[in-house]
Amino acid sequence: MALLLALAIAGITLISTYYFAFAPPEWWLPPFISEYGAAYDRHFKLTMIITGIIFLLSQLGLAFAVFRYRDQGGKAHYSHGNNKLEVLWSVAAGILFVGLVLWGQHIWVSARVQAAPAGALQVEAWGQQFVWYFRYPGPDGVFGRTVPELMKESIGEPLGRDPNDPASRDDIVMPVMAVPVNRPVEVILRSKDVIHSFAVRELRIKQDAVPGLETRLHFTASQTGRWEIPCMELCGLGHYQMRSFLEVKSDADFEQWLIDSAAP
Ligand SMILES: [Cu+2]
Repeated sequence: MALLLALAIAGITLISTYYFAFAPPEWWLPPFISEYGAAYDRHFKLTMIITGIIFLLSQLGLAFAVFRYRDQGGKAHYSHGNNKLEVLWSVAAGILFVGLVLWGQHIWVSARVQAAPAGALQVEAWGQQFVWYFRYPGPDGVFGRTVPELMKESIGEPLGRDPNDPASRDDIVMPVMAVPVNRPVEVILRSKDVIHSFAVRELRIKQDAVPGLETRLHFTASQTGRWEIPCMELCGLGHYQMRSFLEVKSDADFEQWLIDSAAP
């Protein structure tokens, strides 16, 4: 029985490790299209390798212990454990986790703490149960006031743009997010109700939208195309259907899109 259990543990460990090590590329993240992609993917791989080696050694160690210390008719004796060993592996695990975070924090800092490059296009991304809205400041480059009392989806005014604010009049609100290729974009995340999470896998970006906060991050998309923006925070019953799309366009196509979107 102990031999069977040990074999099962070792077998599951080796088979799952094999699939992680030799998985076809399409099982992993899709190719990246932002400046964070290369560093992000390197760090992701490093984390997988380190944790993979630890997983392999500890599971094989478990299989060995199950077999080596199986019931052979002897009398079991009480062991109090080993404090020194426990401290050692707790500290080692702590150093590893904190170390990996410190190692990778420059990616996080460059997208969030560092200011967006001058001239970046600003787009507000609003989360709402269960839809995304994107607001563009229009030709004046200024976001107008929004008033919660004026938020009314039935009349096509989900963000409550204030008609008394001149800066509001040219603001454009769209259900998809279009951006020009190779131009820095600053996303300002806001939420109308609960916590949502803005994520584009191809940008290697994921950030919560928290009610009451304006969270900023920036990116430059290097490729034209259309990619999914799912909500990555379980935000309620309709969470599964909360998604939009990022459309990266050429400069000319983007300008035309802005004109077309402003028309109505
Ligand atoms: Cu959501």
